[in-house]
Amino acid sequence: MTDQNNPGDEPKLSKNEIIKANSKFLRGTIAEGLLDDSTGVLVADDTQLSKFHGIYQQDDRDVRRDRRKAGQEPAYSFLARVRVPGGVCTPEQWLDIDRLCTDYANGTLKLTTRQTFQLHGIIKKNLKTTIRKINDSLMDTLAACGDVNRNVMCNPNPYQSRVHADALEMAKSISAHLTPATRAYHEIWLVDENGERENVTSTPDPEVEPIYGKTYLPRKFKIGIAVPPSNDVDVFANDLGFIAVIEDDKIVGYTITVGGGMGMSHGKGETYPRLADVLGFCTPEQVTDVAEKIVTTQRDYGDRADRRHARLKYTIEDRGLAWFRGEVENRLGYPLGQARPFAFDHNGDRYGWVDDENGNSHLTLFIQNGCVIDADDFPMRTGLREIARVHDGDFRLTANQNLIIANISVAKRNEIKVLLAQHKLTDSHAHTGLRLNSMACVALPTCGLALAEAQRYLPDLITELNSVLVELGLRDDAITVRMTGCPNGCARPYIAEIAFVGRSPGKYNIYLGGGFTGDRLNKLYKNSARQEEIIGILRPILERYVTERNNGERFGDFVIRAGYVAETREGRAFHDDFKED
Ligand code: SRM
Ligand code: SF4
Repeated sequence: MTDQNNPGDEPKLSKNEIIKANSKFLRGTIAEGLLDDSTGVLVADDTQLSKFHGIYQQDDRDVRRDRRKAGQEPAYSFLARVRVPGGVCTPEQWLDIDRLCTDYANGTLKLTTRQTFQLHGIIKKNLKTTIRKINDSLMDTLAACGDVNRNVMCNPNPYQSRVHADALEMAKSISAHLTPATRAYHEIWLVDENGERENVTSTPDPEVEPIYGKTYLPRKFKIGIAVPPSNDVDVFANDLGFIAVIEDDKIVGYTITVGGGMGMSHGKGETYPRLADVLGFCTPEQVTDVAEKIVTTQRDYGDRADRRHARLKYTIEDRGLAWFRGEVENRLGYPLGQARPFAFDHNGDRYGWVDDENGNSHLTLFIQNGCVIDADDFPMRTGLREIARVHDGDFRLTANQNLIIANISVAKRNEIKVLLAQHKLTDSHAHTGLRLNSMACVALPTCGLALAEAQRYLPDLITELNSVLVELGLRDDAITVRMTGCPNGCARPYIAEIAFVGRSPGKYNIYLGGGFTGDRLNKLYKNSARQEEIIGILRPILERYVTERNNGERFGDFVIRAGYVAETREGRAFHDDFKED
């Protein structure tokens, strides 16, 4: 075991480890940088630390080249990711976030693949006010990014309100337990105009991070709670997953999964997406303890030299699941229980109205790629704002970038229905099965890592594919399709039945054969296909699917049976059977 408080023991530590170690528990010089109005950026080391505060420095890539030619610095701004455990927020919080998007960001409100809000385009001088106002709304951005536990996902289940309440409470407990203890966030962001610190009584010196230590985790860490039969949180893509075991409409415990993750790099076979392994079972009372001990095991054994190899999935691959279980049980002081069986039947969302056992109604809306925007012919953002003004229940962000208007009381149901109709939201899910099961990451113009378009291109590609699907009679067939602008996997592409992963502008790797329930990886079918080739590549496969599929056979299962790609469940087999160009 390495001493995580003494990173100097480790040979060849990655640069980020040094930055964290010297950061004074995530302070760095962020506070000073915010006061420097001679530049729109933070200094480089602080841009790494700001991630732990939920903030990414970016620049508008659409204008990068022109500005460079004109001798101007890039159009810098910041992205703020708001932590929303389990994705549940009140109508008041929705209204606050909506207002902040207009007042301080670029007017786009993004629902992410991990049930959070993102605000893009915040300029440096507005950053502090924005973060303070998010906190005023009883939300925060702390640990939304960075080498710590991120937003804890939870199935937003509109079907069983009691089960949802249990699962949500658990997501909140885990989130609270694993939130960094540093007061840096409060000191930097929650200082009012008079320099008075709000919610900050004292800063212990020396400060301690009881769970993380001063160098935090080797890499990001993600947790999701799934409630079968829905695997909408893609539990197997998380570092740590809890699958609810339900008896008599109550959660009696959780099957634990570990070592999932999507990220990889093109051309680097040693990096790969991986589905989580089943580790064991624990009771609800044990969950936060189990989460803590798994986190500290990864803290102490994760790779701090190579950030491409630093996720829990590689720790488990390298050391083995049996070793990992033993280490976690040693720390717990008790053995984990025997994993319980579970069965999932989908990883997407179920749209439309549903009534629960308390007589409340829930409406799941399709929000294309999580982009809450007003278009000339579809005033979605305005409509949701008007609904939030009258709604007396809550909103639930789904892990598929969609939105549930939840707990609509009988008294409000008609009023909300009128607003839905006025803003063309009634038929939000009147789309093909392909579109309804699609996701794309942000990519251009804000993501600094994007190699190709994603959320700005996938809707058009689906429109093109739709004409083929309609012609073939596949209009209503649910097929999961996901697109990312680079191989990092932010829309969890490697478990989609069809995935497009950006290689370079206008070119995508096409992967086929992911499991409809999120339980199987897909595999590379076409390397670096040009946009204009995509329909021609997929059409013959869809034609065969229509004529040759077995009764009820999913597209992802068919492409394996038909021999287009090999079945892939193990991450280390992901790159088998094909050669990179
Ligand atoms: Fe992600 C980095 C956006 C979910 C794997 N992700 C990024 C950054 C911050 C780019 C950067 O580092 O400069 C992207 C910001 C783009 C922008 O302008 O908004 C970004 N990731 C997103 C979001 C917003 C995609 C979306 O359209 O919804 C999702 C925000 C989730 C949240 O609210 O917390 C998002 N990212 C994911 C997921 C899906 C998930 O967690 O279920 C993954 C794959 C799962 C996983 O972590 O293995 C994911 N993002 C990555 C990676 C690759 C990590 C790896 O292990 O290799 C990076 C790059 C990195 O960390 O170096 C990354
Ligand atoms: Fe950016 Fe790549 Fe993530 Fe898409 S997958 S948001 S392009 S890092």
